[in-house]
Amino acid sequence: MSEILLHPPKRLYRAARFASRPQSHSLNMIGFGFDGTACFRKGTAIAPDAIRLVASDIESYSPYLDLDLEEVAPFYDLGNLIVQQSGDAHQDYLAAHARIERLTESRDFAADGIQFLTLGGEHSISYSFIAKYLQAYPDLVLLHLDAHADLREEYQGYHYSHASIIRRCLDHFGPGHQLFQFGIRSGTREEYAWMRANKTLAPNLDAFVAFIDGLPASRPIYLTLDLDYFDPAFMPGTGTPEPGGQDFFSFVRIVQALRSKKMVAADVVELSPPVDASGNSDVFATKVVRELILAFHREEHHEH
Ligand SMILES: [Mn+2]
Repeated sequence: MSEILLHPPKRLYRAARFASRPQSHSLNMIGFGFDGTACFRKGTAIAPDAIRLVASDIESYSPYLDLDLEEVAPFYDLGNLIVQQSGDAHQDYLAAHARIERLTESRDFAADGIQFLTLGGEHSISYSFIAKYLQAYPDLVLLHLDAHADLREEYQGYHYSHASIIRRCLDHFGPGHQLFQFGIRSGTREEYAWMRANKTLAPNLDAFVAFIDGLPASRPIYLTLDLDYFDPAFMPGTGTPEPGGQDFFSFVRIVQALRSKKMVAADVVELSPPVDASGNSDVFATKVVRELILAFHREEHHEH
């Protein structure tokens, strides 16, 4: 392959090793800084590098999981997917999606145990990997943490808008797939009617954690985390902040539940560093990413 798909990281994520191709039986971090369809406040394109920068300066140890990034299995930082900003968001999106396809072509995510942690970028970037993992795992559970339902058919003319990302993923759902959501507090009447009819929205944190606890240890899980899930009092650096959100400890409970489960992939999207000039949101997001990396490290004694 001669085409260049990725920019190597200028600064490796803390404790990660560099790899230019996805590594089997490993966690692969990739930056996907696309923010072409963001409508309100842009800036997510630089989030992957902002997170790498902060990661060097925060503790690598999580007291919540009693794990250290330096001690878990090797994971890889592939750098950032090349993303154009031509002004035509739809074309730029399709071009980036095609690069993901070429980066992963002829790879069997399930058989090769290829785990991805994607750093956005706006939420539309999740589609490329979620679609691939739905294809690889016919029994995939998609966990969706977000302030917004993201179930619109399209938004402002964009089929692949960040406001319709979950709807696009549902196009790929088979009978064995399942969607479960928490944190949603904004959407249209139609989106809420759909979530009620399909019972996809957890009414509270306890119900969401109980759902994870009840999953078989062999059931593959993809977690898509839009950082506006958190209250803007804690995490103001997102494009579409929404009051009434969750706190960091809710996320700690979720990763503690996920640790004994089979995480196959995740993404963290919508950090917009320029929106929060204090830099606190970058730090908050990086702590969230640390917990998520550690959650991939499975507690083997919980296997059965
Ligand atoms: Mn959102």
